[in-house]
Amino acid sequence: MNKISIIGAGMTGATTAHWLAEREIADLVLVDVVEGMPQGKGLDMLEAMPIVGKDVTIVGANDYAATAGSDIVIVTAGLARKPGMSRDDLLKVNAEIVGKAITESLKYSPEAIFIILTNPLDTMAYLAMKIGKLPRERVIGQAGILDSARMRAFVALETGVSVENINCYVLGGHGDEMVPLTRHSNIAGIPLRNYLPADKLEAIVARTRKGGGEIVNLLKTGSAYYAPAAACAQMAEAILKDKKLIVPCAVHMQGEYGLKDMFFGVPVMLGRKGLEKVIEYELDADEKAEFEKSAASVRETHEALKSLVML
Ligand code: TXD
Repeated sequence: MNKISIIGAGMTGATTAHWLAEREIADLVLVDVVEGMPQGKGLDMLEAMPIVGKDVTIVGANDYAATAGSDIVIVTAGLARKPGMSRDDLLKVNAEIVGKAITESLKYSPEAIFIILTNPLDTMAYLAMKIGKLPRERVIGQAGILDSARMRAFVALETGVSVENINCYVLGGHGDEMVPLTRHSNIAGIPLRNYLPADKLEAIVARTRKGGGEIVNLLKTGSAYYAPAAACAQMAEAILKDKKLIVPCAVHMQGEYGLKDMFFGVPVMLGRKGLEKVIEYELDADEKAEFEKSAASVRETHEALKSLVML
C-alpha cells in the first residue's frame, strides 16, 4: 500500500485525510503538535472505514517516526494571521513550521514528493524546495486547482451545466491578483466568453478572485477546508496513479512564461515523478500583463522570506 503523511491535522489536514481515505489509495499518517488530537482524529477516521468499506489504515502522531517511508507528504501545518500580526510576522512563524516539517519528513522519507498547502502558498513552497534541497519535480504547491474549482462551481451555478463539462483555468499566484484565464476556459468546448454575457463572466471572475475571503467572512473562525483538501487529494491520487493529469499548480519556474526562480501557478502534468511537465499556454498582451502583476506580488513575498531566512 502507498503511504501518505499529512503534517498539520487541523481543518485542511484532517479533511484531506478524509477525502484520501475515501479514495482508498494509501495508508495515512496525521502529524500535529497538539497532543492527542491527530491520534484522536486518526482513530475516529479508522473506525469509519468498516462503514464506508475502505481498507486503509489511518494513524495520528506527534512525531515524525510514524511517517517513515511516505510516498507523499502533504504540508498543511501553520497558523493563520491573528489580530496584530503583520503578513511578515505570519511569514516568519509559518516559515519555521514548514521548514521543520520538511527537514523532519525528509529524515524518514528521503524520496517523498511534497504537496504544500500552508500560506503564503507560493512562498512556502519555495521555502520547502530550498530548505529540503529538493529537485523541482518533488515540490508542488496547491492553489490553482482550488481557485479553478471555485470558478467552475460559480459557472455551474450560473449556467446549470454539469461541473464535469466546465473547464476553467485560474493561474498565477495564490492571492487577489490570481489570473482567471477566461479565454482558455470553456463549457464542453464552447468558449466561456461565447456562453456567458460579459457582465456575468466579469462577476464570476471577481467572485473567484475573492473566493477565499468570501468563506473566511462566513466562517469567521478559519478559512476554507473542504475544497482545498479535495484539491490536495486529487493531486496525491494523480501522482500515485501516474495519471499524467494536467491541472494548475504552483511550481518552481525555470524560464517558463519568462519567470525564473520563483513559485507560480501554471498548468502542469502530474505523474509518479511529481511535476512531470510545465504546460505553456500562449498568452495575449492583456493576459501577459496580468501574469506580470501577479508575479510581482509573489516576488515581493519571496523577497520578504529571503530577508527573514537564509536560503
Ligand atoms: O489553497 C490553499 N493553499 C489554502 C491554504 C487553502 C486553505 C488553507 N490554506 C492554509 O493552510 C492556511 O492559510 C494555513 O496556513 C494552512 C492550514 O489551514 P487550516 O485551515 O488547516 O488551519 P488549522 O485548522 O489551524 O490547522 C493547522 C494545524 C493545527 O492543527 C496546528 O496545531 C498545526 O497545524 N501545527 C503544526 N503541526 C505540525 N507541526 C507544527 N510545527 C505545527 N504548528 C502548527
